[in-house]
Amino acid sequence: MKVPIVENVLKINDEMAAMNRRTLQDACVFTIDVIGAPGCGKTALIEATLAACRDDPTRFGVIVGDLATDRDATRLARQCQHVVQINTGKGCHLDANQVRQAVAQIELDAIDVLFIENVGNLICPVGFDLGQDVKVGVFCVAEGDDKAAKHPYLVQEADLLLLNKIDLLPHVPFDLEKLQADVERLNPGVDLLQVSVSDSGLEKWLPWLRDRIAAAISNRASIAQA
Ligand SMILES: Nc1nc2c(ncn2[C@@H]2O[C@H](COP(=O)(O)OP(=O)(O)OP(=O)(O)O)[C@@H](O)[C@H]2O)c(=O)[nH]1
Ligand SMILES: [Mg+2]
Ligand SMILES: [Zn+2]
Repeated sequence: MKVPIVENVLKINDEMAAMNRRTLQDACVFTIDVIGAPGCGKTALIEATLAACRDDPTRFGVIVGDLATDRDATRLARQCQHVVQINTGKGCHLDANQVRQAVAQIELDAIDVLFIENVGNLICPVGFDLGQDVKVGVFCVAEGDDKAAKHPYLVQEADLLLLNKIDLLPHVPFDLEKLQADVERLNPGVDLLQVSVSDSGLEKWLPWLRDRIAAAISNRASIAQA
């Protein structure tokens, strides 16, 4: 009886995710789960965001999931004091229990926004709630223009989609309109922002992020006052 076992795993994960969500919301921390294939630019996005927001009042923390190394955490620790690495071993996604343990190592009073860089994988990270406020899905031009159609669940679950490495468009065959049409069919109205993380091309992403952070902070402040 395999199906009940799988259901049970997800049920336990959902319960743990709900606890994470409460902990993070009580601490007024806005949490973003960043999901994308290996090498699409998740760490580069977070690094560039931290650098771009250096003079903002917002204080950031990062949890990084990786099978075997602490290389991403080391990169991010150059920009941010609150970085925790989760090594998943053979695990191909983060789960809520791992995030709970990582959150326990972060001084939540010292941050306003928590990025969670999920393990590079377009499939099962989508199904495991971590207690985040939003999911940001990252595709990149180098992966090919069929990835939205082939990974519909990420498109449907994402609050925002980024298409990274837009600087490579002149160099690789990639039908931008085809990807945009697939995204619109799967999740009508979701934003698909074109970015070029390693080329200072964050002008579409940063306003979205700053707006969402401001909304979350003012929303939580009014709940706290009520
Ligand atoms: N041309 C180009 N390269 C990029 C861009 N963003 C990231 N890269 C490069 O893509 C490679 C992978 O970037 P990472 O940020 O390590 O990717 P990741 O998604 O964190 O990868 P994993 O953690 O292994 O899943 C690096 O060599 C980056 O320099 C971009 O906008 N344009
Ligand atoms: Mg990475
Ligand atoms: Zn997995």
